[in-house]
Amino acid sequence: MLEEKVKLIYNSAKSAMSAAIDSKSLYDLKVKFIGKSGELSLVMKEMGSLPKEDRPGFGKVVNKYKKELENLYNTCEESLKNKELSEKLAVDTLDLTLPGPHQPVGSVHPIPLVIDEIVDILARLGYSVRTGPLIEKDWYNFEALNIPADHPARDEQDTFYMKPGYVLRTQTSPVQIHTLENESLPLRVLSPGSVFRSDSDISHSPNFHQIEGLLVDKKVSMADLKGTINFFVKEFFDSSIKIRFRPSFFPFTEPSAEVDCSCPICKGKGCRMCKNTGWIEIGGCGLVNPKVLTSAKIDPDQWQGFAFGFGIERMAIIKYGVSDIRLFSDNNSFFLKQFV
Ligand code: 2NM
Repeated sequence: MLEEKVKLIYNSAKSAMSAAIDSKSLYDLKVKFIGKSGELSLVMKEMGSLPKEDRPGFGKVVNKYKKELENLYNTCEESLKNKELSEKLAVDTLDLTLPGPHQPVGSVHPIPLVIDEIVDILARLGYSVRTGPLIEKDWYNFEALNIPADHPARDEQDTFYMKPGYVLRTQTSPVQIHTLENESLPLRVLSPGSVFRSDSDISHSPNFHQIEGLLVDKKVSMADLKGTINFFVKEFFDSSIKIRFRPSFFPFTEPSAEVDCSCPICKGKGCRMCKNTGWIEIGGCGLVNPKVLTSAKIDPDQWQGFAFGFGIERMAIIKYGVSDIRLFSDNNSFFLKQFV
């Protein structure tokens, strides 16, 4: 009786497993028939109703069927898994000739680009780069540069004041004071970098960039300075560009001059860029004020110097015809991608 029941379970398990169409339903059948609480296990529990002497024989029979079903499961599982794998491979084809995901390539920002261009030119005249902190002591940003406490550049309107005695540097010249204090003479240094002034309108940004140059040697003249700037401007823009010095005043240089170059856009004929004057202001310069040398503990009777400063944004606007200073900080990739 019980053995017939087992035989029936075995037969239906065998035909169901053989007919299983995928490994998932095959597995469900395994659980249903030969699992821990499957049909065969349930029959085993009914063994108590058999006479004692029949029980071992019955147990053997059940185990034999169970073993056979396990073997059948393994064979069916392998062939179903193989079938499923080849079906998956037929659909999930990998085309190695397809282009890979787009990897956007960056470009050099025009500000560091122009800084590099200027540094490369002046490096050929023996200059090397020095950098320094953006937050400076009042002494290095103003006092040592002969900018006294009542000077208009000190005005709250122009300077970002930090904790007492400290400011965001308004020019990169403090770097040159540090250099004069720490290095031996003679020297030729450039200090490119970010500077801060509290004004903001269509042509002024509260954060912009400068490069300043400083040469200190035994005997230095305005002619040396003019020759240097003339060489630099011709290399940076075009060999046809002329320069002129206009007398000016800076607390840190004496004498001082503003530097103009003939307009690289219209070649001096007059245009919007040069406001029809044929000339564009590009920076300032002069012979280092002896008071500045003294502040840096250098004897002005033994040493002389010249210094110059250019606005990076302004140089980039003129050289590359940029229409608006805000483009440098907009992070517009269509603008930025135009540079190298
Ligand atoms: C300028 C114009 C003129 C300048 C002066 C110094 C220092 F530290 F030697 F005194 N560095 N840079 C200087 C002189 C900067 O920028 C328009």
